[in-house]
Formats: sequence, structure tokens, C-alpha cells
Amino acid sequence: MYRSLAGLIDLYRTRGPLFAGIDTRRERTRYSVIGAPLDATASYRKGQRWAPRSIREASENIESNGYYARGITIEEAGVYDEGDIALPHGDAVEAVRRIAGVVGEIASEGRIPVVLGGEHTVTLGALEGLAGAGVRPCILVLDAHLDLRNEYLGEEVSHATVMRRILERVHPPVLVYIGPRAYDREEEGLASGRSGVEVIYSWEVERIGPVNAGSRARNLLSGCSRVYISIDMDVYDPAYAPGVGTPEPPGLRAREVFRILREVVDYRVVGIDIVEVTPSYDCGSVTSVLAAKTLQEVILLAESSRRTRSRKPS
Ligand SMILES: [Mn+2]
Repeated sequence: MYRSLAGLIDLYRTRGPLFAGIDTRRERTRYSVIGAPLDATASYRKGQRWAPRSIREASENIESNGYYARGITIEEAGVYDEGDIALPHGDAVEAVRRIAGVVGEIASEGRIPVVLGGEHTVTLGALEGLAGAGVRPCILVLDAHLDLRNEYLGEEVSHATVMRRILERVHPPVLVYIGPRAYDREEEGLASGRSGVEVIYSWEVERIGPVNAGSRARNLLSGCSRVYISIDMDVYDPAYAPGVGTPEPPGLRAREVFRILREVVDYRVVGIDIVEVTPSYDCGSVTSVLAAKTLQEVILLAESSRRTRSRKPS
């Protein structure tokens, strides 16, 4: 919703869609939005490759304030849209390699990568990129699924195996899930039997409420100096997010997710992704709009926490 008022070219020119419509100088910003239009292994509904454009378009048409994150707008937070990564359609392994390369370069500059998926497989690339830049964060995943299969439909690198590969290759200090409700027996066993993996299931959020679920996640991440946040849009109930690759009712409500994020997102965020939006199965772009608003809220919560902290005398 923002144009700099430096001159007529800035006032009347449009370039985009750009995330939140922000056309600014890169050196003034900290967050790098980068599209990863991958849908190589989508097993049910395909079309996640169209999500980056759709999320950007939605983000240009929502208001720029936060919901819980007050006193800062998305223009003030410092976001630069880097464009999309050129990915080979059908080759998830090569796509992950390219995403890791680009994200690694962005992280090496001290910037915070914000990846617009794409299927959930892009998270593996993002975390390998961060690891390559010497950043090995704890991970918070909001997802209906555990994504801990060893292989799926013969593929080892897939949206259904992504967290298993991340555990094996990236070794995050802690992996915390919020919202799972769909998995097979082996995944369930792995999630409960592995130290450093913690799950707050969907029905637990229902039982204890979003404030307690969020503070439980915050406690589980309390030993972490850096946190990566991955949001699979299928964590939401399909009523809120119908346009996803693999919908799983019943899921979380929009206000529950925002309340959880308020409890858990802070200055420690070193990377963010939002994945699995599938515009071709969306209704009235509601999933893209919710994805844009969710991502904006995460950035605003992280950045306002960072600024509050840097103002405090140490
Ligand atoms: Mn999922």
C-alpha cells in the first residue's frame, strides 16, 4: 500500500506485484522476500508454483498494520522483494540445491530470508542455505502434518518427507510443531520418541487454548538463540485456507494462529517461510490473503521485538 513520495516516477510507476507493494532501496531493509515456486512432488493438488505471485498480489491489497504487533507497519519493518528463484519444474533435488544457494547468500549478508513457497520441500533448501551460512536455528513449524516419512511415492526429497530430511541433514537443536493432526504410525513414533522433537497437536491447542499453546512453544524454544519459522498454510482449518495442497480438517482458526504467533515470535527469528498455498484450488483468494496477513504479522512481531530489545540498555 506504499509508494515513496520522492517524485512522480515513484508515485505513479508500479513494479510488481511486490510483497506488500514496497518498492524501496535494499540497503534500507533487513528482510529479503524470495519466491520459491516449486510444486514438483505435490501428491494431491498441484499449483503451489503460482503461490508467490498470488501471495504478493494479496499482500499489496491488505492494510499494512499488524494485528497484535502494534506500533509498526510493514513499510517501516524494512522488507525488500528479491523476486523469484528460477527453479526446474519436476526436479525437487535440484530445486532444493538452488534455494539453498540463494538463501545462503542472503543469510551471509546478515539479512533475514522470507521464503514464499512453493510446496513444503522448499523449507529443506532454506535451512540448508542457512546452515551453509553458519546459521543453525531451532525450528518452529505450524503444520497439519508431521512430514516425517522416510520416502513418499518413491521420493526421498518430498513435501511429505521434508522434516525427516531436515532432522538428518541440518540437525536443528530443537524442532517444535504446532497443529499436527495427520500422520502415519511411523511418523507418530518418530515424533514422540526423538529427543529435540516436540509436538503440540491440534487437539491440544483446542484443549489448552492458543495462549497456553503459544507459551508452551515459547518454553520449548527458550534455550534457542535463533529460531526459524515455517508456516504450512494447511495448519489452518480448510474453512480458512481451502487453497492448499493437502487439506486436513479440522484445523486451527485464524485468530488462534495469530494468538499463538503473538506468544512465540520474537527477535530471535532468522528465517521465515510460508508454504503450500495452491491458488488454483483457492476460493476468492482467501488462502493467499490469509498467507499474506500471517506472514506480515510474523515479520512485524519479530521486528518490533528486535527494536524493543535494541532500545533496552544492556
Ligand atoms: Mn502440511
